[in-house]
Amino acid sequence: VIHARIHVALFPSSGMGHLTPFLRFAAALLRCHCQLTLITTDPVVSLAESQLISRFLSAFPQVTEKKITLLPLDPATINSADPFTLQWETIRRSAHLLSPLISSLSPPLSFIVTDISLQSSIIPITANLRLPNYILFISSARMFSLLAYFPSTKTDDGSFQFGNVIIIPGIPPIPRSSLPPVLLNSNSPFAKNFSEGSQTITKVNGVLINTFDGLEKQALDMLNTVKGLPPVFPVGPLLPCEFEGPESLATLKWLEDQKEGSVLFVCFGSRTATSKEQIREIGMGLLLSGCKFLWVVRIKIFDKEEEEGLDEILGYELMQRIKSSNNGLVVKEWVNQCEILSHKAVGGFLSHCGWNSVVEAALNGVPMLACPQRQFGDQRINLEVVEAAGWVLCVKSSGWGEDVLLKGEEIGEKIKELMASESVKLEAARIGQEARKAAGVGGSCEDSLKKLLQSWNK
Ligand code: BUP
Repeated sequence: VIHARIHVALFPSSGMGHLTPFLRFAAALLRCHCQLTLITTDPVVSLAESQLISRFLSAFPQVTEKKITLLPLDPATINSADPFTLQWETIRRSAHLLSPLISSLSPPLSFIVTDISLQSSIIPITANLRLPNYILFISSARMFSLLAYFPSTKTDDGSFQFGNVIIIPGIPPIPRSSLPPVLLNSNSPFAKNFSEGSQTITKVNGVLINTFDGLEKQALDMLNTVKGLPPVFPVGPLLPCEFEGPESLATLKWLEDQKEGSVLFVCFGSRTATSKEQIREIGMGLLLSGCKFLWVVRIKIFDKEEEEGLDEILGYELMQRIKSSNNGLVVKEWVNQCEILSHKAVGGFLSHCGWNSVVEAALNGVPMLACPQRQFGDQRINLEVVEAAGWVLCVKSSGWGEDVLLKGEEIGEKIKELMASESVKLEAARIGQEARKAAGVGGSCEDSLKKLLQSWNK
């Protein structure tokens, strides 16, 4: 169906976990022949982001880029050292620049799609311009359910009240221990932003979530029956695109030489900084497992700062043991994760459970071994989704990120268990089939997009 009269603006937030699904969604809109404006910021936080934006714009020269120059933020006015939290706040404080930008676009916009983390500043602007406004939610429907339910937990004094479990009718309860501690402190920037974001939900025209029935039917059914919530469109799994490259030639070459399903891929996302001590335990675990592995190591969340070599990060001795075991390839550069997950040699994925990683593993039917960190928003809640679907094992003592060191012995045992588990493999293959059905011709992804665009194709 041709939707050439529909002009959509996309305004992603910062972080690869946010930008990537927005650009995949942009590609889906372009396949429907929509006109597209991509709103970007100057500066962006990471090199990976600026490179991805450039590759997207070269692949789709028909897309108009509009840049807003961010006003400088005095870090002393916000209680966070996290570069992404600071960037979100900077964008929110510069959001008024959007108003003249949107008004100047020709043809006029049909609607705008933005990130939940920016909504509290964008809602007043779109309301004033009478511009329909949608959220592309970059985490799970389960996490969105928590967000939608959140305003009802607020007490008169502004704090949030939770029991040991949060009961949201229609989905399995969320244990308090799955929430990041920063959310329990109502004065933290994270909690403030989460709370503000949750209050914007009822004011938007719709919510697009990178998920599908095969993964989250219960949560999706629940969300679409709760009165007062905007319609929820499952647009996932959003498909990886060619512009995402660059191909990781050295890693692919290494994978080509490995047996089918024999390699564990290890990657903890773009925002998860890991201590050297923990990295060395993971290294020991990988060696103890005796399995083949491809490991992306990062110790900083900020890719511009990654200067240390692997010998320094892992320690010379561990690096030598890995080399002489002939079992593993360790890299610290950005790799094309989707390309790796789709390689036939990959039989398992040790992951932090960032939502994009979960959906990418689902799409490729890859069994997961989870190491979620509680301090980062959604990782434990995402793990609960994968656990319910039965294609994951978890490093159980996972108090990672809370000063608990995960021991190499435990990691090694779990890796062995995962790589040998026929039942997890079967469930992963089943999820893979469902994911491809949802993303294929006539699937739920296409259906959601059709429903979304039909109302604008007048
Ligand atoms: Br690292 C890395 N290559 O080397 P998540 C990540 N990715 O393609 P996160 C690569 O970045 P948030 C690499 O495929 C996924 O699309 C990966 O997103 C890709 O976790 C994305 O999994 C990472 O959601 O983001 O980065 O921690 O916490 O914001 O969800």
